[in-house]
Amino acid sequence: MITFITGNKHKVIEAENIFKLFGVELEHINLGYMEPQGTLEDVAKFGAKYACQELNKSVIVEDAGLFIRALNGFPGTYSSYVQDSLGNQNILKLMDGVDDRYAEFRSVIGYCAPNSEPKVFLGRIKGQIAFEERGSFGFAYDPLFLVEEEDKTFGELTTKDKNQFSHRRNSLEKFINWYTNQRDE
Ligand code: ITT
Ligand code: NA
Repeated sequence: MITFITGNKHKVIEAENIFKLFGVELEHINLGYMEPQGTLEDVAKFGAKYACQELNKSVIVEDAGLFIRALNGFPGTYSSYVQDSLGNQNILKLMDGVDDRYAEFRSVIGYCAPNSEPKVFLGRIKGQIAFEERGSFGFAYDPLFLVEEEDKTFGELTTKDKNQFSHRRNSLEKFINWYTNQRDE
């Protein structure tokens, strides 16, 4: 059993579905932790260690973000704040007339077990910033994020479809593979 610490209910739904694919049990706790300034990895390590010490059990946390190349990686580690303050329409304005639409979502899972150092697992997915919001599935930047192979935004994909290849699927799959192997050793 793994405990996922997050305050984001959309992450919980996606993670529950991904864990089910691998037959690993997941519980969810909304603990809340301070996020230091730094990379996704710094935040994930800090959060995992903090929550593990608070609860005295093995936990995962996730720090994620959308990195837009033409905006030098913005909103990146500020994604949560920028989503709440600017929102998708203002991101589209920043991208007005910009030809380079390349963007990627990154997800870093931080794992920590009692009395050990945290480990991190990075997942990514490449895409494009759409010219308008499309679809109403998912959350936050999903309607903006175009997956070229599908010709659909994350907002047009069901959770099940998004979970086939999302940044969160990739980071969680890396974690689950590592976790189930080290348990068997
Ligand atoms: P927790 O820290 O409590 O887990 P959070 O929403 O604050 O929840 P992050 O700190 O990782 O999560 O912030 C990442 C932000 O990036 C998130 O709030 C969204 O705005 C955005 N984001 C991350 N993954 C996303 C996804 O799959 N689809 C759309 N937006 C996403
Ligand atoms: Na957060």
